[in-house]
Amino acid sequence: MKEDIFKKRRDSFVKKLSILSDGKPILSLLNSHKEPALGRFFSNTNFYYFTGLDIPDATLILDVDGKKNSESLFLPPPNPLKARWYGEEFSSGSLDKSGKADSVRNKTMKGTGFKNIFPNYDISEYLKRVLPSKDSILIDPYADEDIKELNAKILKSYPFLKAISGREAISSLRKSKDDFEIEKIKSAIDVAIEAEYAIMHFLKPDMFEYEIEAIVNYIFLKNNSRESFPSIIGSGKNSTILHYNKNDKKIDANDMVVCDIGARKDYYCSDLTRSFPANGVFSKKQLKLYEVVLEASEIAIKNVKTGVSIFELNQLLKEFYEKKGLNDFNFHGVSHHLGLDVHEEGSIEERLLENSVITIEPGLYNQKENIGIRIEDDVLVKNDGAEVLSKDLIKDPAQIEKQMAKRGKRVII
Ligand SMILES: [Mn+2]
Repeated sequence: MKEDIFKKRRDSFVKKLSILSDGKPILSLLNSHKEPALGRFFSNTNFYYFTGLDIPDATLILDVDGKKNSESLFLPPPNPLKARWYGEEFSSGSLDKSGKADSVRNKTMKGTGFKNIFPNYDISEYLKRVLPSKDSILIDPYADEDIKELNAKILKSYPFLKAISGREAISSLRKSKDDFEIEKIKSAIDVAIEAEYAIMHFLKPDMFEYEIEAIVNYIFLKNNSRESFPSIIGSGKNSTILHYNKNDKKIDANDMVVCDIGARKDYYCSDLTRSFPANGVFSKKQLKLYEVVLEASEIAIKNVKTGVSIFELNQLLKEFYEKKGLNDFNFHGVSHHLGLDVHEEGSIEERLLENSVITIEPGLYNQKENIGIRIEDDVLVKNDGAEVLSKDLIKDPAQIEKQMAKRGKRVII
């Protein structure tokens, strides 16, 4: 059952919390974030990781006291008016006259896998009851302003409490993906792959970069996904600007077009880049640079395995580019972690854990010639190497030219 996966993650987190607090009582409070006034709600990914819930104003409290640990979920009480505007979602329900959970709470218990459900207005009473016996509280690095204020208030009222950052503890769990997450990430990757193929099908000189972005967004939405970051469609000069996303230039026939895109599906992200010649055929200069980046991509992927650090991969490519006399065109690191966030927490020095998902994205940027090339894949780190999750997306230049030669007429899709 899906709820069991989240329960298992919470249990691992409780173990981490015990270690973090030296076995002394600690309280962790993670909130899903407030509902935006207008716009789409998006859950705090730390909260989501441990609950799988995207409910605004929901709070998970883990009370780890060394003997009896408990987990409680605080939710907004039922709100029929809000349900009319935004639809039904899980709410706290209440207790009936005999002190038993009413039908709303029962439904929430069943759907969320939590036994202890309370209404949000009970949080302060709850905290008053449990905080005096605690030694420390965990601070969620992703907490929004309201929760930051609450944490500050708690620390002021209970000055004996230690504030422990949750950054390391949570990210160390999030970095190593379970099977459920790997499948989710694969789905998000498949959507981005479909979009890259759509680009190869429609890209033509004289189109505007935003037209390519529109195609990407169409493919994302039609797959019930949205972009995990603003798509980078950089042609010509813009192909050498790393985080260019204005996407408003007309694409010239001789441009390289860097297409760095990512889908978010069911909260999980993909992040893929391919670089295409606008007219479907690489020029000599473009091809020369492309082949170096392609070789860099292969070298990096070959060297990925548990225990290696991203720093080491960067060094390896630096040496490779230096040998080619091209390190001046090397502007950025080769990798970052991927998951619920498109850039997950993690330092480049630390050793990769088994089942981490990282990007491999070498790039070279010749600003004089306006040729930028980046090739980005998403890979799963295993003990004996890397599994390329985006292997179905071609990157060989001959294959790309062959694919682009089959380009369709420019039609509205
Ligand atoms: Mn990336």
